[in-house]
Amino acid sequence: MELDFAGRLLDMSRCHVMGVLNVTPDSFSDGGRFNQLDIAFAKARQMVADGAAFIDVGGESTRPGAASVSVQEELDRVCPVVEVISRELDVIVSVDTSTPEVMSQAAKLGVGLINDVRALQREGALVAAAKARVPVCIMHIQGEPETMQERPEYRNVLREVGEFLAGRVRAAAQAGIATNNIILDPGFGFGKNLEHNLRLLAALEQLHALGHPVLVGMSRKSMLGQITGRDVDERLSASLAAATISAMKGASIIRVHDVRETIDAVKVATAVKGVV
Ligand code: 7PM
Repeated sequence: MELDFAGRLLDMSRCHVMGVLNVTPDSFSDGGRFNQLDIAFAKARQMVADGAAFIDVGGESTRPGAASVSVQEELDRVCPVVEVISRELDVIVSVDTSTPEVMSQAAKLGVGLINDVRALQREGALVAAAKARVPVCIMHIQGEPETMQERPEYRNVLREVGEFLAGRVRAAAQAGIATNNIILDPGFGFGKNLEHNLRLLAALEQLHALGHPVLVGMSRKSMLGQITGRDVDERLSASLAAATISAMKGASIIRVHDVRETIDAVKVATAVKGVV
């Protein structure tokens, strides 16, 4: 039940919070790279103080229609942030990337988890992740980020997500990634409509049947906007409800923007689970 994230051990039978740290240019209003590094580090430090076990550093916007980023640009954005957080803070650094070069560089800089929303499907990603010798999160996605929300379609979303993830686990194992180093994620909002997302959340326990820790990310996502009618900046309460449900259903890691608030929600769920 314990996983080794580059020397930091964490019990996956309990629920932990991962703070989102975007280092895309649209996440900063102005300033050069040094200023941006300062801002990113300050945000990370605050999330650690608030109780985050992971900081997920991402330099490529996966928003539908977002401009793609060159490998060099992604490296330039992500590496300095990974390096300074690994060196200065008591936290597991995760890298949100599909780019093999970024996986390899980040591993040298102390990253403890590779988080790939494309499930290591890019050329060279399986090999790079295997060489990094850290746990990997494999997420389900239907289609490509640019077009995935155009017309998501499933015959049985639960079964198809499960089969996709099982197939990627097999591919990862063949590439030399230890199966006990694989975390699975149903990929809320990645090629799914509201009904698909709700079916996956309602049946989250079943994802455990595949025998891996589960990570979920629903923080501020449009599925919560569809349910509540609220804009992205007004979705904290809905995000906390989604986090609480996930924790009750056995998620090991919850990826969120609002760490401090989510920690309290997870504490309540963990306390309830502790008595049964
Ligand atoms: C645009 C679209 C901006 C989507 C940001 C996003 C997940 C993730 C993301 C997730 C894992 C967001 C997403 N979501 N990694 N990275 N699971 N493992 O809303 O659900 O944060 S990016």
